[in-house]
Amino acid sequence: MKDVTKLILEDGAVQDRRIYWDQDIYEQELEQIFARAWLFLAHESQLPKPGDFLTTRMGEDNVIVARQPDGSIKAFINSCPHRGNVVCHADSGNARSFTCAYHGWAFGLDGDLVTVPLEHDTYYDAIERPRYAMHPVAKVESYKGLVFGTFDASAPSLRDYLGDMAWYMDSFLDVPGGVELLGPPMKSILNCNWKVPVENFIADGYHVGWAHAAALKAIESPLSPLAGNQAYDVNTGLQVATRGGHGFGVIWDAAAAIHPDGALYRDWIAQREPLVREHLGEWRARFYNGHWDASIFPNCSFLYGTNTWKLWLPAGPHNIEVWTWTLVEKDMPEALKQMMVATNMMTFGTAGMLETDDGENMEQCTGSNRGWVTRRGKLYSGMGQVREGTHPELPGIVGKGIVCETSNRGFYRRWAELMSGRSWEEIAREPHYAPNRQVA
Ligand code: UNU
Ligand code: FES
Ligand code: FE
Repeated sequence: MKDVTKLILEDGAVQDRRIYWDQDIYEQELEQIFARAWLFLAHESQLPKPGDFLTTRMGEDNVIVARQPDGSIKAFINSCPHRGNVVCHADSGNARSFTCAYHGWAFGLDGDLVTVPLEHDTYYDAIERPRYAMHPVAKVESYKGLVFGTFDASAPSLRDYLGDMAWYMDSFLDVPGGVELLGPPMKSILNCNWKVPVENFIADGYHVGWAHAAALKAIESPLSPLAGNQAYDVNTGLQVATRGGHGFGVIWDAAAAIHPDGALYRDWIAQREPLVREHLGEWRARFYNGHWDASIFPNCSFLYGTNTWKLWLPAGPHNIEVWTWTLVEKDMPEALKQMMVATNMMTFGTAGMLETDDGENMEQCTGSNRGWVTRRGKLYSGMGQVREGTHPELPGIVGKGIVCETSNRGFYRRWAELMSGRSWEEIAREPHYAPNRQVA
């Protein structure tokens, strides 16, 4: 295993470029991160009934996620234990069983092997069926409707894994009726390393006025003045790195700000905000009406407000698949939900204006490291490091203003911890990054 301590320096502010390019580092990520961490699978609303299933990926492993007759959700690897064929080719559906197209082995909704053609005459009834169940995902748990899975039975509970990020996300998850993800997801491919979009969403308020200048002008909305950094109030909001590598940045009073005609959404927020304040307090009410850019470690990102929800599925060190849903509150009126979907498609859908701005930069940021000498250089995300600290009322490490790289550094500190191969317990016992400074 590679010693990764030299790849991430200065408390996460300096990254070795090889982490975006080298195949051996990527393989170590599949082993130490994607085979251990909790990975986003679905929202429960996608699997309302017993037999409902969808297929997705955990790292590069194909999995089936299925609602069981008892209402629980299970997941298992979508590869036949006989000769390895992919068993389920559908994106989603409802099934009583999954039958392999090659020799006809059939598996129950829980992945158990239930039918073996010609079993008596060919295996002489000597096949031990329990040994040939589809490989289970070790743990599947939900947090307020968001379903995650991990291949590591020794991983902490999902609630512990999300840690303080759950406290922040409650601002919009813990509303009456809850949330749902509208799909099916838009799917596209990008020739970039999976960490590049994760860091863009977790921390990059810096690029918004610059890289998206033309798009923000074209989309006439309250965000238009940001174009070209003409009127970008970099001190609005804050940025948070939570323990565990999750984080976000927020622009205050801006949840609806990217929508060209946001009146319907602003009315909705105005009507719901008092409920959030009563239920969760003043801070979370502010977060509820903020626009967030965020990532959940390792590869799930979202922009609350816009309202896009993303999965960056790794496909080798230089490639990803992008899956994009629209996050809405279940109780929103249908017209508002449709507006959310339309804005998401226009901004961060496959052909979305901001998605294409970002995609170009993400591919170039990755591809430049093809250069053997280039690859031996470093990258720098030290913005705001001298100002971040603890906060009297907010958990995690807080950076000042939306244009800041506090959460980017938190992501890379976590990346280095897991990549070291130490156990969850060892990592938890170690002293954490803790700047001796308070931020108001
Ligand atoms: O591109 C983004 N991450 C972004 C766009 C963030 C906030 C508003 C608009
Ligand atoms: Fe930031 Fe070039 S200015 S990548
Ligand atoms: Fe962007």
